[in-house]
Amino acid sequence: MLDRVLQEIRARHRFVVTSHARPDGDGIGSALACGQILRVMGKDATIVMHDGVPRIYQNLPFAGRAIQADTVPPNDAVILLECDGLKRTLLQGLEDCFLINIDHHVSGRNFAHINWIDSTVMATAELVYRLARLACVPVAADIATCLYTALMTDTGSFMFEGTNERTFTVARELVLAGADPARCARPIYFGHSTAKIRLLGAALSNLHLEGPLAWIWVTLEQMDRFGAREEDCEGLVNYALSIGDVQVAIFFRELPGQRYRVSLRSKGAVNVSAVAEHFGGGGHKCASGCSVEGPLAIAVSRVLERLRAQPVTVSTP
Ligand SMILES: [Mn+2]
Repeated sequence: MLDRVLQEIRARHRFVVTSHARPDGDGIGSALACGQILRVMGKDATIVMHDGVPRIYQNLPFAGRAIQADTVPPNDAVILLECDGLKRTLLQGLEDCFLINIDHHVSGRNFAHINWIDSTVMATAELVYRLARLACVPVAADIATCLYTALMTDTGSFMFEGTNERTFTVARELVLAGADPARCARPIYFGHSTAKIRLLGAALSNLHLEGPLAWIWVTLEQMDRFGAREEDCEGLVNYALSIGDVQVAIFFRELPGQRYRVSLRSKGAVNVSAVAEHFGGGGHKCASGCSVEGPLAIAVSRVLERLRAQPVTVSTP
């Protein structure tokens, strides 16, 4: 399939590269790297993100060239990274475009003209890296920095289930190519806003536990009080997951109109993507998301009900 992707890229000139709304490190890093790889190949590439580049990723190479828009500009093809459908991008005008889908989620779907889905890798960045290699595009330090950041964030700093020697082989090659691990980590792990840390305090004061399940939430009122933005909620769920006996952590963020955005994280024994898919969301086995109708007590009980019914896989070392 990689050959086919490259063949279709070679046959075209003007590209739009995008990822899902509220992009994470893999979505942003892979898109910025992919755009540059296309430019090195002599193509015209525009990165279009519905929500722009989140603050913590704004120092990545090429971030200044990403465009925030609601509609795709004219193009010969759109490359969608990390999306299981057109709706994830929140962009208009994709229906009439030639679409290339590159994804690594188990919930990946064949919605595009060309679909390259490989759920054996930890990040879409690994696929973009393979694309660069096959296209004989030299992976310079700036491309490596984007890809390393993507890989580092999608593996939870190389700690999530599924991280293996192949992940480190790619990481090693990216570091050899010029990615600086400490510099990549700094804005993401040591660059939090004060609002985010205050919001974390509020979320943790709402910590609830039931056996291996932990859940926390933040309200619109709290976000407002601390001047927190949507992206300040990123990663708060991991603090609940960090408790010793907890297998699954859930984060509920209040949305306007009595809905809740739900982030699910698992240490590996429970497949949380099945739960997110039940509510129309998606993701990986260990990290997924969806949104659920409120009020909060109802949203919590619906999600917990699905989780309690979820089979637990006990992995033996
Ligand atoms: Mn990813």
